Amino acid sequence: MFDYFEIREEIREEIGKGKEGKPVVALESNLITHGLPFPENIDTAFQMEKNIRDQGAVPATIALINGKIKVGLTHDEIERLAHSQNVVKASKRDLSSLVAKGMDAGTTVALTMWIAHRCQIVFFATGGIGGVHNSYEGEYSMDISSDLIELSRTPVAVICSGVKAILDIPRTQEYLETMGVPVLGYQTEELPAFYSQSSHLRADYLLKDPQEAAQVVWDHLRLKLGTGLIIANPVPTEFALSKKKVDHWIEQARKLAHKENIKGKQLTPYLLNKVKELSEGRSLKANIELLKHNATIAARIALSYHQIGIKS
Ligand code: PSU
Ligand code: MN
Repeated sequence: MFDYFEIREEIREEIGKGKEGKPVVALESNLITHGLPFPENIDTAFQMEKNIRDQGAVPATIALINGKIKVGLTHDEIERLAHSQNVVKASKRDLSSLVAKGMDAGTTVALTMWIAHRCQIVFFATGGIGGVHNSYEGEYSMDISSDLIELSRTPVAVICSGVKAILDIPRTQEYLETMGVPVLGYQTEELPAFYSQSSHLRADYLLKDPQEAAQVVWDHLRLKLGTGLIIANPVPTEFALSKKKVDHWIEQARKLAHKENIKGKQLTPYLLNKVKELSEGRSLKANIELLKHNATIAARIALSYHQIGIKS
């Protein structure tokens, strides 16, 4: 099994040390290949790693390189993914084919969670998870991100800013409830809406600080509930966009996607890019800042979790 994985030396050592080691925080690479434009993708990937290190944890950016599952990318590998035009977006169903063909790929939330769990990594920071796409003129596409399915069966804590705003947030929340995935607000009562601080929907519970967040994750895993957890941290106030404005840009982007018949795994990157254009870059700025902040908060929670482990 472990022939498929290449875990970077430093990460292997820290995981191997158990309680004595530093906590590891996973990061996805679909952000680098499909989520953000060049060169912001490189800068953000490096900055997220740096924020995790500044808190005293170790970042593990996850991707496929030449068909190997890499846990902990080098700077050169991050640059290689960021520069390449035709890297694949890989979710779990793509893994076997890409491994067999020896390809490079950016891993989505679903696949990154699964890889992190295989490597005993508990915390994972990203921007916004995938979810249920909106209907178009009352017609449902059945486009439901496999991120949701993975959250229902892989015990990893995903620190994000909620569900991406381009999605049907209420339906996504219903799905998560059905599948038994806790949706927790980090220092907020509400579920954040990615570029905006609130979706006007309530989170299940409020987590007041890293200690409380870590305790919930600890108990969730010890109870062997089997599902992942969403720890939703709102975009920092100074970069937050008004939900009304964002909804307007998204509506336009969705019309264009429909006209151009964009479907399947192309849809999310297409919508994010269109919203960036329509907002004249403001959505991109918010996206970058929430990613960096989520990396910091994930590392703080991972450190508190580690402290619980040491004391127990
Ligand atoms: N967070 C961001 N930008 C992104 C994503 C997350 O700030 O682009 C990516 C994640 O990799 C997530 C994917 O898994 O979007 C969802 O794609 P889909 O809707 O096709 O499942
Ligand atoms: Mn989809």
